[in-house]
Amino acid sequence: MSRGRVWVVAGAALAVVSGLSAPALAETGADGWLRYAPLSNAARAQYTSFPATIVMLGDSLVLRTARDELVRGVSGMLGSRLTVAASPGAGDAIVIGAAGQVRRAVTGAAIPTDLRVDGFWLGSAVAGGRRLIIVAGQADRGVLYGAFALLRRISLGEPVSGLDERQDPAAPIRWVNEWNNLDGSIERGYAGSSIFFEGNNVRADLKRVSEYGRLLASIGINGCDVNNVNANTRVITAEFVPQLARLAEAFRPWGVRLAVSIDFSSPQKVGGLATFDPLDPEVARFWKTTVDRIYAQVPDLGGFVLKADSEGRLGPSAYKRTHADAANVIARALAPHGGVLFYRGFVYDNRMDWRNLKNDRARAAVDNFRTLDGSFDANVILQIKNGPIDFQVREPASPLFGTLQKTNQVIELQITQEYLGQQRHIVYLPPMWKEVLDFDMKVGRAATPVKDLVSGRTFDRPLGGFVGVSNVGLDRNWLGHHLAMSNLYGFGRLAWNPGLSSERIADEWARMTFGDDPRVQKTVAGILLESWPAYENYSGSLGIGTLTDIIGVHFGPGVESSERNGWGQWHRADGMGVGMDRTVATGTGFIGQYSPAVASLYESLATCPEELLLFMHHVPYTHRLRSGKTVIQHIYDQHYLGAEQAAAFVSRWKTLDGVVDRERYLEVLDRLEFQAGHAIVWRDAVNNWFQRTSAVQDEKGRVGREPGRVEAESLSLTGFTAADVTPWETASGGKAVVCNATSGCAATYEYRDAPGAHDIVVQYYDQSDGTSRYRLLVAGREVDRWIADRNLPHVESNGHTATRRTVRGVALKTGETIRLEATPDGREPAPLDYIEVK
Ligand code: GCW
Repeated sequence: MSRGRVWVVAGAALAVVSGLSAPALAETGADGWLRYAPLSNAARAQYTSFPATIVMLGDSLVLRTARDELVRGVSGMLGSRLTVAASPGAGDAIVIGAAGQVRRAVTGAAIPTDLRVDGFWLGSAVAGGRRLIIVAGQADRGVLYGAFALLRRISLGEPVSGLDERQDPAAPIRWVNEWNNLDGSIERGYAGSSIFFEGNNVRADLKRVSEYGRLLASIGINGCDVNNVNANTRVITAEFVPQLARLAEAFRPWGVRLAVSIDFSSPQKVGGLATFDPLDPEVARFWKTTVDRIYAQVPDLGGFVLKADSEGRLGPSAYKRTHADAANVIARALAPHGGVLFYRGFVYDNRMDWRNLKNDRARAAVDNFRTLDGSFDANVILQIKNGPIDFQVREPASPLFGTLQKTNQVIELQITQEYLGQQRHIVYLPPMWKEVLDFDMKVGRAATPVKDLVSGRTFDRPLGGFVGVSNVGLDRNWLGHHLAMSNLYGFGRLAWNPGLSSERIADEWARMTFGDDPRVQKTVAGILLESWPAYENYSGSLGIGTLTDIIGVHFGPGVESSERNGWGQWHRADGMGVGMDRTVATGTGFIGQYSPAVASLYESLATCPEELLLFMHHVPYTHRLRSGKTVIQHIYDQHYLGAEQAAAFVSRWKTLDGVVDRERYLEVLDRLEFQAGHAIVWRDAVNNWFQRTSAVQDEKGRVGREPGRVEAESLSLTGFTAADVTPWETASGGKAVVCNATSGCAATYEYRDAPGAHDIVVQYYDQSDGTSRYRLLVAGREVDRWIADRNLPHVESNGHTATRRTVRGVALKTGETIRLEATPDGREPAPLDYIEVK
């Protein structure tokens, strides 16, 4: 409690900040979790004595952001306008400022003296009878994070009186990467074009960049690498640097530092040199000049990200140099400016001989970097993907985390759902990330979980932390699916504090995003928490990999696509068994890259966790799991279960009709309906493929025999002709029918089962190269019509475009005709796979 001399500056005039509260607009998702919607009366009751004044000690861009955000948030949630003052006057006040400054102004407040960089303290004090809420940061950015933390408390209905809460981030690096191309496209982005670039330049209007900065700052993210790691050399050229400066400026008020991805061959490609050999002095000079020039215009640039010797990117191997040579030459140019170089650990050969059973892409990272530990400069950070392959639905922690002890490292997590449904499916990722972060690599005397290794705590490395590949786009809701924003939020929250539970994060996010009605929280958080298990069930379970089209768009099923090619994501399924043998005893030896204690866990079939069984071992289909089920029966059962879970998401979401706003309710419903349909596509494709390959029948007799399903090929067809679908498992019966008559085609059959109200399912393909029209009629009456204009990622009929339309509760009589009429458009021949009456 403070008494005595309180204010350095006294008696200054009060200034009212106006125009900051937003009018109630339609909910677009643009504000993400920062809506600051008015609290319910019940929730608001506990803030009746909330201060009416805000005092900012000191002045800077970031401090002003913090102050304005508090004004905005309080006005939105509590409906009261904070008065900005230089001193508190007679009433209660919120006081914000850097710790040193607040300490001088408010005596007696228990502000910690050892806050870490970006840390803050939310506290309270009583001074001259006035109650103060204090937001003290280690420095200005900490104040901003503290302001957001205070606002979060209010949006969660948590008390703000008597505060004494200290928070320090787990690690200094909490960055996002955006794989944006300068032409405005985004590699693995699923929500429209780039907010940063267009037409080979930085966009003229950077409003969305500053809005993004706000979202990032609210969860403690302090850096953003804006361009694709498959980098365009133009980004560091003299003519482009002023444009970078504009991006940095848009982020600066939010404490987000700009970074860019670079191309290793730049000295040759844009520097006019004959070489890009990292040991060549001319090359070193090129990097120095280039870096100095950028810092002259962007003095707070965070640094560079480099993808080299991977997936066709040039790297040090061109000159037989090491990754350390490559990293250090650039890091040395950055060091005098305080910049860092992220060197990506994602280095592997995508032309491996698949016939050699000892070859294994999972080994690549450790094989490439093990011997280089200790040879990287102090401002180099190895950026390591969570798993040894590539963001699959389930992977073990990368053994590289436990291998390097003298090299700074960060974990790279993928927020954009490249292999996980591309935001057309909801897959809430914190539970998956936490499995890796909490995994004990057993490389020290005490526990060494990945979260401690990457935050630099273990082995005492100064730089470390978390990088999330986010790939937000111009779509108003940033990631395409409103619910997917829980992943951006969750990434930031975990990067700040990996000890937070997935449940806590889901609850926070749901409440902030959709409001404080308890039904919202229960339903939304419930769906989120079950979504990763559901997706794993209907895509690839037991650690087999996602089973998507590995050499293509990574969306729909494509079981065999990962086999017999150099990309190395093999699962080795054949007539007898399935799984990659990565044991030391008989396999690729990958397991031997872990510490002995972890290796022995994975090496033995008896102790290997079953969710990773097929990642580590090759077993016969008849291998019995601990449940007593065979592997093959488990595969069938999980796929049915997963599809049921996805279907239940729809009915659960429907309980929120009228509880959440109409716009977001309908948009989420649409995605969940699509997901439920696509989960059936997944289920059937994977199960049919395994039943045919293994020749072991589903003991419950479901696979390949869906009640009520009639193949399009067996309907009575007018104009439609049968066509093979590739891969075969992505069409029921391996075939569809297509219509090449511009006047349209029809498929009919007579309903033979019992009369009653039934759901009619039409399974068709919605290719990206046309918008065919469909009409469904029963006994001549139209019961539905639609246009196939969903934005799905392929021009052919396959697992990426297979789509389901369900018409619910249609009254059907025995003997009535069900008729589907279709008109092709563009290059899309109105494809139809089957009709099902349920
Ligand atoms: O996941 C794979 C993606 C590539 C990506 C690469 C990488 C940016 O399919 O699109 O390239 O990883 O992380 O470098």
